[in-house]
Parts: sequence; C-alpha cells; structure tokens
Amino acid sequence: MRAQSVIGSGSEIAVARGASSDYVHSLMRSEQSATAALLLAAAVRLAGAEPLPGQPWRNSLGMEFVPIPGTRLLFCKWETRVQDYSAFVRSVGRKWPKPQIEQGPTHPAVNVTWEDARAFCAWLTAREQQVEFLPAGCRYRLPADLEWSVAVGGLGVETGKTPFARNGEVKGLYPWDGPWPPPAGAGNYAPVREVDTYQYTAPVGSFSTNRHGIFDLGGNVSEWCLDGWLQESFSAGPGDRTLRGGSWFHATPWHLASSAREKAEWNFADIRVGFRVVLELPAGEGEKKR
Ligand SMILES: [Ca+2]
Repeated sequence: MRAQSVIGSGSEIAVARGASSDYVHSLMRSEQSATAALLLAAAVRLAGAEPLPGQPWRNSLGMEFVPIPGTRLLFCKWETRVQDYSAFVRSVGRKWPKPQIEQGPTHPAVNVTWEDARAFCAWLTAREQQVEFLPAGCRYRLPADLEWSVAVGGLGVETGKTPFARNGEVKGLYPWDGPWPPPAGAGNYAPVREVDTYQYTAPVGSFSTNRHGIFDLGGNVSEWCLDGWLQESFSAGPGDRTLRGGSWFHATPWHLASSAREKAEWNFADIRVGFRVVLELPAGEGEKKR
C-alpha cells in the first residue's frame, strides 16, 4: 500500500481508480508529470490491474502483452516502439544513434544493440517496481530463442542444442501460417516480395496477428533474443547473439522461415534490428492462480 500512502487518499486515488487507461498512459508519456503519472499508475495497479498468467496486460508505457500458452510469459504483441525506447533514452540519457530512415513514434525502435535492449528491460522493470506498478518477482527481459519459437508457433520440439544448431532446421514453416511465398499483407518484408507498401519499417500492428495475437514476429525488424549463438544456456557478456524473424530487408524463404536465425555481435546496431520484450511472471504464480 506504499504507493497509496504516497499519493494520499484524496482525489488522486479516485481519479486513478476511475481513470481510463488511455488517460493514465497519456500522463505516463508526459515528461512533465512523469512522477505523478507513475503514482497514478500505481494506484490503478492497486485497483487490480496486475499482470496474471494467461491474461492480456498493458504496462505503464502502454505496451500490450498477451499470454503464450504453455509458458509463464506474457509476450509484448508489438516490437518495442520508438516511443517506448525514447522514454528510456530520455530518462537515463543513453546514446541512441538516429537512424537514416523516416520513423514515427509507433515504428519499431532500431539502431539498438543487444546490450541496449537488455538495459531497456532492466530500466523498465525498476521503474515499474519502484512504484509497485509491477509486482515483485515480475521482470521484463528479452525472450529466449526457444521461447520465441513457441511464440511464432508450429515449430514443435526443435532438437538442436544451440540457436546455431536449430537455424533453418524446420523447413517450410513461415510466420504467416501458410506456404511460400508470403501473401499480400502477410507482413513487412523486402519490397521485392511486393506484400506490403513499406520500404523500411512500418508502424507496429499494421498487419495481421499470428495465432497468439502477436504482430510482426516475421518481418518489420529482426528481434534480439537472449541467447548466444553457440550457447546451450544463457550467460551474459560479449559475443554473438541471436536474432529472429527476419525484417523489412529480408526476402528469401531461408531468411523468412519460422526456424531461421541470424547471429550478430552483442554490440551490433542496424536499421534492420530491434527487439521485443517479454514479461516473466514469478515462479509458482501460474500454478497458484490457475
Ligand atoms: Ca519482427
């Protein structure tokens, strides 16, 4: 109840409890009232908006999450947007090279390294836990390579021990749940495919969702995963990391397959590369609440 006592029991709480989430999220995006908005959001959270296994959820930046059956994770249905990543950059003063392409606030953030993506997740976890918007034990992070596979769906049990070993092993399966080539509107792929009208990135959510309600797992930007390219289990530090999903740059059946991976150094940044976050719920929470 700490957040409630900080805010007081007056009109702010009433406003928070009655506020539409759009109102609260618009406050959250305002730098001038960032602290007040966080406290309001905490009050909303106290009113019962905490993330639960199997339930969709919306966070303090307005990022929307969906549950992935068989996991304890909520996946962000969008790639991390320019407006989301900008909040982090403004808050901590992190360097972010401006991309040489036109992007609006709802385009996926690009020119972000694996380390940048991890730092964003740590920042967001701390920011929301500080005001009890996010319960203790929940944390944002990048998806593991095999979690990303579950999210894209249809890959079954992939047998390789590393992302490198799993790369391209399952043939003929694509994020649009149909045969090659991608049909019109399947996603934001290379212009030569002629399935969309975007030369570079597209606003997130411009195309159809997949079976789990997630946008742009295939195409738009390639997405950082937690895993090292040759790692069997995660360990932090420099080295080659794993990218999934292809991007607006990619056109071939090899690159657009659901099982396709790419490797890139952890400090690589490019206009083809972005990231998606997952929310990990506390151990045991799922069993208790199901
Ligand atoms: Ca993508």
